[in-house]
Amino acid sequence: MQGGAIALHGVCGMVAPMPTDAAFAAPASAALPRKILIDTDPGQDIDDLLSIHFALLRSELDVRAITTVTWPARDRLRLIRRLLRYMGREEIPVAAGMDLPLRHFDEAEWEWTRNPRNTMNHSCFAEPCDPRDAHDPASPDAVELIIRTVEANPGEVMLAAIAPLTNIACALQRRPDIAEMIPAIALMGGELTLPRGEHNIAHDYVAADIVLRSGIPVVMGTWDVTRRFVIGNDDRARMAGHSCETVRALAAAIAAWHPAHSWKPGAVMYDIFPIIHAMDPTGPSYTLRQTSVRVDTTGEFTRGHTVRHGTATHIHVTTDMNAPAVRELYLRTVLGE
Ligand SMILES: [Ca+2]
Repeated sequence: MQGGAIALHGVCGMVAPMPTDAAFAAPASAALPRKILIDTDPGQDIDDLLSIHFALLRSELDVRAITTVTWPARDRLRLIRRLLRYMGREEIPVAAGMDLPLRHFDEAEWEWTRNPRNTMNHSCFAEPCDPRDAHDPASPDAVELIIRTVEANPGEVMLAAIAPLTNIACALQRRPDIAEMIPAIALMGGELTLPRGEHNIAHDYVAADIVLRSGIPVVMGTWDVTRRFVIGNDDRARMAGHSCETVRALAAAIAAWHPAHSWKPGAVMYDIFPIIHAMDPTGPSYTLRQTSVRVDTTGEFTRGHTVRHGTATHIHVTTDMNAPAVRELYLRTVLGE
């Protein structure tokens, strides 16, 4: 696999901003590319790799670091390293982080987590194993990498969180002063219209509570909105026949993942929300509304749910999305169509 060569081929390389596309044009005043750090949990659901691949193709974004969270964070990191090698982007710092949530984690959950069908169902993406994809014991852990990245670029790095918020909460606990250096956190998580706990919040509601109460501007892509863009079987077939090796490998990963999530119509692209929001925070792809949100950390039946509560003004949530426009942008970026 020669990732460096791939970046030279057509749509496998960086995609320039498209100023003629009013739906996604960045505001004229924005400093581009926008610096982001992506915190992710690939291996469980497929939209992490697909969304990060998309982010790395967009010239509006400068991905400064990628961190993994939730056991097995080091195995999850292998998927990221392999993606970066496919794309010739090994210069991006990466690190594995917190394996366990800040809340109590019981034995039944451990049993579920230890099943690779649940947590590493598309590990084939990083197979056969290569030592270049392994965790580097000399590298900082993810929490430290988050702190260093923010400190090196005060006020400039938006955090794109597409996983439980354990790493970010731990960074804020270890170094509370970095909160004022983080311009915003765009996260996939939470749900306010349907009575359900969304995974990224519910899996570590203690961490989510820390993040939402940090005072850092937060933009939440909620479950019922972000699920409206799906990469179906026809799209996957087009990816499988693409000229770019990375795109073909991602299609194979989707095929490996889907049996473990067979109730879904395809790759549900929840995680692309924070990426597109970082590309253009004022763009029309997602409709946002300022909402004071808290996480229920004590309820017997609703622990881990997000609820409207209080008078906080630093949180916005999605209320709608232009799914056809997001779909078009994704396919144009990834397939060149
Ligand atoms: Ca995720």
